[in-house]
Amino acid sequence: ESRPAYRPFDETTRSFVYGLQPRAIQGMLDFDYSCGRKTPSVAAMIYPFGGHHIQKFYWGTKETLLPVYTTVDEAVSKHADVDVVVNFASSRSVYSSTLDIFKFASQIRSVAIIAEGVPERHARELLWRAKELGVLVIGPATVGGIKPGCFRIGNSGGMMDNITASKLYRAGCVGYVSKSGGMSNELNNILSLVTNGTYEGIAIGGDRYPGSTFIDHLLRYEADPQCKMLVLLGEVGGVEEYRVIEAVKTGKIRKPIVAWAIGTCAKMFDTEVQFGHAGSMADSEMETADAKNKAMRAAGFVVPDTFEELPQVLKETYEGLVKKGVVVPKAEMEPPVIPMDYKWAQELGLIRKPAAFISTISDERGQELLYAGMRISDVFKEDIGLGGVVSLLWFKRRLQPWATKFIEMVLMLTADHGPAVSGAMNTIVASRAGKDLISSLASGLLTIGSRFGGALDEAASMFSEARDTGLTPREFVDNARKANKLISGIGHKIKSVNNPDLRVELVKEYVRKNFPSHSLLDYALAVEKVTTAKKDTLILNVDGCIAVCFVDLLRDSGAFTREEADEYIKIGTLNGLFVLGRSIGFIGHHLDQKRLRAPLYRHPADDIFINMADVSQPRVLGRMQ
Ligand code: Q5B
Repeated sequence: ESRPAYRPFDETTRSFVYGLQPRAIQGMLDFDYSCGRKTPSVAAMIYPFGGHHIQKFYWGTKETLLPVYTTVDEAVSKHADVDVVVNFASSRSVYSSTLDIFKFASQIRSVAIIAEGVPERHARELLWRAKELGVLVIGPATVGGIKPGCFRIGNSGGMMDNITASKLYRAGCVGYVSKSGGMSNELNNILSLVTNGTYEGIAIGGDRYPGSTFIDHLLRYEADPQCKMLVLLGEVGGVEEYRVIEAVKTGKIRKPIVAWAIGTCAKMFDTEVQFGHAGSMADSEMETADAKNKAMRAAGFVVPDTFEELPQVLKETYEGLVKKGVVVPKAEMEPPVIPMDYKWAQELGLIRKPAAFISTISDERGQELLYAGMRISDVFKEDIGLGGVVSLLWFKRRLQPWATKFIEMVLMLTADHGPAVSGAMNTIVASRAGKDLISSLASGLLTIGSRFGGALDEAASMFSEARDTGLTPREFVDNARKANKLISGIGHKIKSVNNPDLRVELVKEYVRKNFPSHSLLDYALAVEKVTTAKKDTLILNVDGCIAVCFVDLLRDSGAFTREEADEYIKIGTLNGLFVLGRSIGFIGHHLDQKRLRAPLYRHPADDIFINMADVSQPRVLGRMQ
């Protein structure tokens, strides 16, 4: 059932929102809920990009889904109950989208245009078309308007606490029209204090060619029996107020009308003043606010002497209506409890909740990214290098340059060790099987373990424990043998005493030169003497050497307590050095294979000894005949 033309919005009004405006829509739905509406006032969104999908909103404390259509046509065909569109399209696309909406004028009877900066030629054409079709257009350049207890256009009325404070969750008896959304909020507030509140308020927008003007809305309010009192908040510029004066003079408007034209201060300036709105400049004497106020007063409007006196005259006019019995004030209803948005409540300090995660190393929430409290710009200003970044993010502190340089050295010399090592092989095989960079890298990384590249943590704990418990290197080796345990950090597939690993030599040289102490390295080298005496491949390998040197760093740099040093070994920090370094090489191998267009690898069968001799013969079960 359609509403009378004078009442485009009521408590059953359903709308489309054109454009992706989740915040505005949530605001409309919260308003609806506060009014006690049965259904949300927004039926769907229309957004030409991104495809047909669904978005989730709150409906009170519960959640509801709204569809997003890509065309007005589809939206209209799916929602026959919708007759309003709130068009949030930008100034560039608002013309074409509004024309599109007008194609469905038999169903869509009102359109609010929010965009600012709509070219005047476009605005005039839209206005003319709307008139022809009998479609009510509010805007452009406006928040729209509000019908308390019924319908809210977009962000009209402000935040929910404002809506509640101005009692916009239920209807009053005063219909107003203004240009500005901000002044509308002010009026809502004043009306809630000195009358029984707003019946409907429309901000027509500040452009020179608004889609509907003061008179259009005031005539609607005049015709609407539920609206008892009118308010016109005009302003300097244009002649629209004179059309209202004419209507009052000719008796088309008979309800009491309180009015004020803003901009009376313009006379204080020597030059012509352009106020915030495009149309708010007087081109002639009659367009000044003073002239308008004078003419409205003369025509029988209730016009205060100053804006400050507006609440007083509104109060008097309203009380006059109550006295005459035109308005019968209703008992005030309890303000609705509107569920507050979690984020907002948190910002106001009204709620708290235990965090599910704790993080103490970095923070991207502020203006600048922080690594352990250090601004990213300072990371570069102070040139702390990759070693410095690792020290911040792994150890939450800045280490001395000799230590950060050591970290960098480790990353550089573990970066690669040729294609034949287990991890690189796996990377290459995965890459040749068509896997992407991350998969191939992961395949290589997952190969790092206690035998290959992942022996650092175990080496650190084995060597330091042996030394700390006072074992001589020989006792340590013997104990390990007795326990049938390989010493982590000892032994290499190809490196030996006669074919020394130069990476290890570089580490030893650096540490001896730069570390304040290297007692665990010395102990490990004494162990190496024992093991290589047995077999020349049982050298202190690259994992073992880095590990013991890192223990020396952790224990003797002065940057860590003994407990911290032990904890870093216990929680498995040191393998991270190899993982981080070798990732560089694995990525290199993957890229190399891709560059080479290397085909799928299949291992030659003659390289695999297949022997099923020990597989027992399958037995035929069952009863012999
Ligand atoms: N024996 C590394 O084995 C390797 C002994 C030992 C006491 C030991 C082996 C081992 C501990 C883990 C470790 C890191 C598997 C190595 C790395 C990065 C890399 C890799 C690259 C890169 C080598 C022969 C004889 C046997 C064993 C005895 C061996 N290790 N005794 N403690 N640790 N080490 N991993 O050559 O009497 O003959 O039965 O597990 O530190 O991964 O370049 O390739 O940058 O990518 O196969 O450098 O040492 O020797 O296992 O045949 O042993 O020595 O008990 O004695 P091999 P095996 P016996 S660095």
